[in-house]
Amino acid sequence: MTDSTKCPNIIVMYADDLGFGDVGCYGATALDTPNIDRLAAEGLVFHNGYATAATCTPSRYSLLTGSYSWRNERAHILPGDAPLIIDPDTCTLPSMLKRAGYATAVVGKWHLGIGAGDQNWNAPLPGTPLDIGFDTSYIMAATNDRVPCVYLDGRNVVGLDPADPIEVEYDRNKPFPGLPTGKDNPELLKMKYHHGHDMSIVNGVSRIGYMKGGDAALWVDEEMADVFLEKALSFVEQNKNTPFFLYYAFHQPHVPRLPHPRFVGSTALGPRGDAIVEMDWCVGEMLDALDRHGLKENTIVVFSSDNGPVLNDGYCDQAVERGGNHRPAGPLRGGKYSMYDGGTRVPFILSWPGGVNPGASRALVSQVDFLASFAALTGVALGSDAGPDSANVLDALLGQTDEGRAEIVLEGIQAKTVLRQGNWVFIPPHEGPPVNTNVNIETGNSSAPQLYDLSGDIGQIENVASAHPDIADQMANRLRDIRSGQRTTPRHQEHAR
Ligand code: NG6
Ligand code: CA
Repeated sequence: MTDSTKCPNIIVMYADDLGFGDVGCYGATALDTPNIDRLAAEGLVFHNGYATAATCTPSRYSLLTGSYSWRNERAHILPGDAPLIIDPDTCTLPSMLKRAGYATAVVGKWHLGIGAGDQNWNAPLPGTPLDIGFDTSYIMAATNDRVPCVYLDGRNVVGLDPADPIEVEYDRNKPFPGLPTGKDNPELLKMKYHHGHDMSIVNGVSRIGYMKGGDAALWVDEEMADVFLEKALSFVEQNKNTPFFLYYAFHQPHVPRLPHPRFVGSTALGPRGDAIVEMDWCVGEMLDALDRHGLKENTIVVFSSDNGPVLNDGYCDQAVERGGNHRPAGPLRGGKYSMYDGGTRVPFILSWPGGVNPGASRALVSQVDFLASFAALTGVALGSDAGPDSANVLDALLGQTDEGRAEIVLEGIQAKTVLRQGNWVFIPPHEGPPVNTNVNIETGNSSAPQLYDLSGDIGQIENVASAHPDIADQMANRLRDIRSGQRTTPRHQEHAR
C-alpha cells in the first residue's frame, strides 16, 4: 500500500431505521434510490452486514466503540436528556483515527447522551461528541421525535436567545403548565401521533418529552436534511487537503417523517418512502461533492443503517396504509426492535474506487468491526482494552475475501441477544410477547429455543432446534460464555499493520 491509500478519507453515512429491502440495490422496486445504487455499483454490497442491535443507541454505541452494547447497561434507547454513555477515556473510532492524523466530524443524529445528566442547555455543554474524539460536531442530541428540538454546534445550542432559556422535562407527569401538548391539543397537530409522542408540540408535531423556551432555536423538520447536508459538505470542503473522517448520521426515515416539500409525493409510499428518497438525494450530493473536489479515488464511503425498518413507529403517516407490496426488510423476518434478522441485518455498502473490489459479498461483517478494521488500515495499534468485540475484517470489507467473522452476537431490545455462527442463528428462550403490537413486528420472544439455518431459510421460517439439538446446545453454551466473558476478539492487535 502506498501512503495515500493507507490514509484514505472515511465517510460513514448512517441511515436511521432503513431496512434491508428499502433500497434499489437490495431489491426495492417501490421507490428509486439512484444515488445509493450508484454507490453500490461502484462498491461492494454486503448481504450479511449487521448493525449490532435492533435499535439506535446500542448500534451507534458499538459502531463508535467497537464494543457490544449489552456490555454497557446504559446503552438502551435514551431519552433526550440522558447523559453521555461513552466514557471519554474510551478508544473510539474518531479518537483512533485522530491518532492517525485524521480530522474528525459528526453531523446529524447523535442519541448517545450529552453531559453528565441534569444538563443546562443554556450554557456550554460538557460531555459532547467533542469529548470522545470528534473535532467538529453538529448534531441533534437524541432523535427527531424527542425534545429538545434544537441543533447543537459543538457545545452550544444553535440560535438560542439567552432571554428565552430552554427547559427540558422527561417525567411524563410534569408537563409545563400552560404549554400545549399533543395529548391535550390535538387540534394543533399537523401529523397525529398513534402511540407515545403525545407530549410537547414543536413545529406542529408532538414529541417524546416536554420542552419550554428556546423558540428561536427550534428546528424545522422539513429543513433538517438540508441543514445537516450543508454542514457535512462544508466539513469535507474545509478538510479536503487532510485525511478526514466524517460520521454523517441521517435522521431519515425515522419518525416523524417530514421531508422537504420538494420530495413530498416522490413515491407512492407516503412520507416514509419520500424521506428515503430525500436521504438518497443527500447521498448523491455528497458523492457529487467528492467528485468535484477530486476526492473520490481516495475516499472510503460506507453506507449502512442503525437498525431494521418499522412502518408505524408512533405517528399516523400512512406508512402501513400506503406500503403496498413494498417489503422494507426484504426477505428477512421481523424489523426494528426484533431479534430476527430484520432487526439487525441492514444495507451495508462500502465503496472505494481503486481500493475495493466491487461486487457483492457474502462475508459476515458488523459495524462493530469498523474500529479494528480501520485501525489496521491506517496503521494504528489498538490498546488491549480497546474495542473488545471489534474484529479486523479489513480484507472482507475491501472485497479481498468472502470470509469475515465466524460468529456475531446480535441484540434485539433490552440486551436480549442472539448468536449467529456461519449460517446458523440461535435465539435462546426469552420472556415477553411474541409481537410488539404497537408497531406490529415480531420480537423473537419464545419460551422455546429457536434455531434457523439461513442457508436455505433466509426468512427464519422453520425452527430446526429439535432436529439439531447438538447445534442448539453448542450455540446456547457459546452465547452464555460470550455474555459472561470479557472480550470476543483478542486478535485485532495481531492484524494491525
Ligand atoms: C421508541 C419510540 C419510537 C422511537 C424509538 C427509538 C414510542 C412509543 N416509541 O420508544 O418512536 O423513537 O423509541 O428509535 O415512544 S431509535 O431508532 O432511535 O432507536
Ligand atoms: Ca434507528
